[in-house]
Amino acid sequence: MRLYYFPDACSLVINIALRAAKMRFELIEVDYVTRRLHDGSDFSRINPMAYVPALQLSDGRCLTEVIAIIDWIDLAAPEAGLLGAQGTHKRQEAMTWLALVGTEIHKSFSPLFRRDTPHEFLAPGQRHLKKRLSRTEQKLSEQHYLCADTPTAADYYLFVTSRWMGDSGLSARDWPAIQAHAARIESLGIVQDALASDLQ
Ligand SMILES: N[C@@H](CCC(=O)N[C@@H](CS)C(=O)NCC(=O)O)C(=O)O
Repeated sequence: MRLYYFPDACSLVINIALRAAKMRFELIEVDYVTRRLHDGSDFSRINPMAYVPALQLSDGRCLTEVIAIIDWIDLAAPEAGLLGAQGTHKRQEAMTWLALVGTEIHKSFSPLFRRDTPHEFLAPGQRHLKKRLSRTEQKLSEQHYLCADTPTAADYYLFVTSRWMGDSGLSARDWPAIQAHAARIESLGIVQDALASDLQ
C-alpha cells in the first residue's frame, strides 16, 4: 500500500489511522508546488484532483477523500476503534465529528493559508473559523476526546488541523481545551511515529 502525502497536511490523519490499524504502508511524498513525485511523474495520474491523501492499494485501486479512506481502514481493522462498532451511538458520534472536522473545520482553515487568498478575506475567514471551532472547544473542556473516553479518527483529524493554527493567524492560547487535546493525541506512540515519518 502507498500513501501519497504532503508534510503536515491532512494526509497525516491517514498515516496515523494506518498505524492504529497496524497496516504496513509506504509513504510517497508529493511536491506541493509541482504536484510531481520524486521520480518526476505527475501525481494527477494517481489522483486526478492532484490533492492528498491518496491511498493506492496493492490491487492497484486508489482511494481518495479522508472520510472514505478512514471508512475503508475501519472496515478492514475494526479493532483499531477508528469509528466504533457498527450500529452503536459511539459510531454515530464519531462519524458526526469526523464530518464536522472534515467539512467545517478543515475547509475553514484551508483558505487562510492558500497563497492566492485575497488579503481582505483573512479577517472574516478567521472569524468564521473561530465560530466553527467554538463547539469543539466547549466539548473538549468537558471530556478528553470528542467521543467520550477513547480517541477516534475524528480526534486524529482535529489534532492535524489544530497544528495549522499558527499559519492561519489564530493563537493556540485562545483554545486551551483544543491545545490540551492536541497534547494528549501527540503523546500517543502511533502519532509520534506518524509525525516522525511525515516530517523527515
Ligand atoms: N476533500 C479532500 C480534501 C483534501 C485536501 O484538502 N487536501 C489538501 C491537503 S490538507 C491538499 O492536498 N490541498 C491542495 C489542493 O487542494 O490543491 C479530502 O477529504 O481528502
